[in-house]
Amino acid sequence: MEKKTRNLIFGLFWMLLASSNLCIDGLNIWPMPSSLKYGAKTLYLSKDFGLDTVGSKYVDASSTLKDAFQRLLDIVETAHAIDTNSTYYNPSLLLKGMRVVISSPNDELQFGVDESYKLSIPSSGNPIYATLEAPTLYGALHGLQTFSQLCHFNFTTRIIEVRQAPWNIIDQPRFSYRGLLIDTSRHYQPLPIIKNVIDAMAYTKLNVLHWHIVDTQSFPLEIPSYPKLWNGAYSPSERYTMADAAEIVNYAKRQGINVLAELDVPGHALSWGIGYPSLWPSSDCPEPLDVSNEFTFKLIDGVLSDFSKVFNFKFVHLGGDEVDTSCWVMTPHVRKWLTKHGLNETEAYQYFVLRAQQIAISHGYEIINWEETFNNFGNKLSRKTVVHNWLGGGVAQQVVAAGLRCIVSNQDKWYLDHLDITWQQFYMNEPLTNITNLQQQKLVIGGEVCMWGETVDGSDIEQTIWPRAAAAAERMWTPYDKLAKDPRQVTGRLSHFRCLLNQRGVAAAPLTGRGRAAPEE
Ligand code: CP6
Repeated sequence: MEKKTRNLIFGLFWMLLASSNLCIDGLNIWPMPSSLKYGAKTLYLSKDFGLDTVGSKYVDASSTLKDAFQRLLDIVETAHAIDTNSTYYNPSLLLKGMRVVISSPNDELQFGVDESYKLSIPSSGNPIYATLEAPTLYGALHGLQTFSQLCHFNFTTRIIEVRQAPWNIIDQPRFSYRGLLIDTSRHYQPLPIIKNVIDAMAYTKLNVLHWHIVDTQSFPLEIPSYPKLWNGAYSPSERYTMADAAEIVNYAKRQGINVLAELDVPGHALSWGIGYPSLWPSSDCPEPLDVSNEFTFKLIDGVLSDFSKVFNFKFVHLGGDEVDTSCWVMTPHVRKWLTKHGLNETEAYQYFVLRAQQIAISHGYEIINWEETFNNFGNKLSRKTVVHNWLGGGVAQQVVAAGLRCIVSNQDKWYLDHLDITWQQFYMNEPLTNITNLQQQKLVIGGEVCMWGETVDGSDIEQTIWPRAAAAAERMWTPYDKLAKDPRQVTGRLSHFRCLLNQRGVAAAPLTGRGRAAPEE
């Protein structure tokens, strides 16, 4: 057969499969677990389906597990009103509840926390109980998410079924850093919108919300040590109090998600000077932040001190990208300072970044910086720096060869603000491209999709993020050998998951929505 004809037939086959939603339920889990086995029996979710934690070392003092279990029931039940009077089921196949056994007593959520879980659902027993085992609370939360995707509403009987029992799922993430960036400087994003994004991250097993809070355009966050900073907010109502920030951190933690706060210095910080104009080289030439002014570093110290009380993830992001130093050279007092210290522009940029790193380290943080810092003075960065890729040049290879850790966000593959990048391209972006050495592979701690905020606000951020971020989420969660080599193999399953997001109140776009080539001008 001619290659063209073969491709056409192959394409038609997958198109049919996708459009008719002819998917086998058992394969409709997103992201795909490491290993799964299933059978052919249908179980019926008991109307008093309950949580049993006997045998768990974890004491649910903050009700995190109990609340997660309640959310599970809510999402499987609210899509459709179940008819609790239904008797149309086989009572010997009632699934009575779930036993959750967590071995770690504490709920500390840190980078590298064990997120694995084992879920087994037998097809017989009296009564039948599902068992979810996990070393930590956070593995158990992932297990509950997977379980929620095994529940299906039956329109004839009007009860919830768990089909294809018995189930045996063993699962764990491929990468320990699975991020999504939101940007609240270019457009303010209201708290309920951020919470919706966090909910959907939990559905896709993403685990880091990279909060690019402030930038040149606005400074929406309250900083108690420097109360005039949020004079740089768009308006009094487009602000986050420190209590709001703490609420987001806590909301995310309860779903197993860390919040990575960013201060993008010195190049993306013009709004800081609305309240404190001496941070600018001059009002005519206001960025980057004035490297010659001691107050600049005193203020960064105050901001990071306030950060450390709320943002308890072990990393802080210090930006460092797109630094145009021409204002330093063009402003007389800064130029004088450069000359006095014998620094050229790049050396001054390096001095700024390294000094900010030291301040962050003094507050107990490890640091993430955008890749330009590595590209300009990689050998000077603290060895604990994680380098965040975004340019197209495939810097990850060099970063890990230099022994530093790396996060991959290639702008041609994983930038959600690039509306022309398709979900298929999101799916196929491989973080370990060209990295074959096992030790070096381990230094790629994960990846991140970026929802820069210039063109999205509360009205369209969700459908711009989803479902494309979900495609990347599977790349970051599922073992390499289980990932589809051709995205057509997952169209049906992702399409099903996209509908699930809609049913759960997440405004995920159709698979043919975002990521469709822009219309010709
Ligand atoms: N803002 C900040 C941005 C971008 C970066 N940093 C950005 C650059 C190019 C593209 C998209 C976003 N808007 N602070 C780069 C990391 Cl194409």
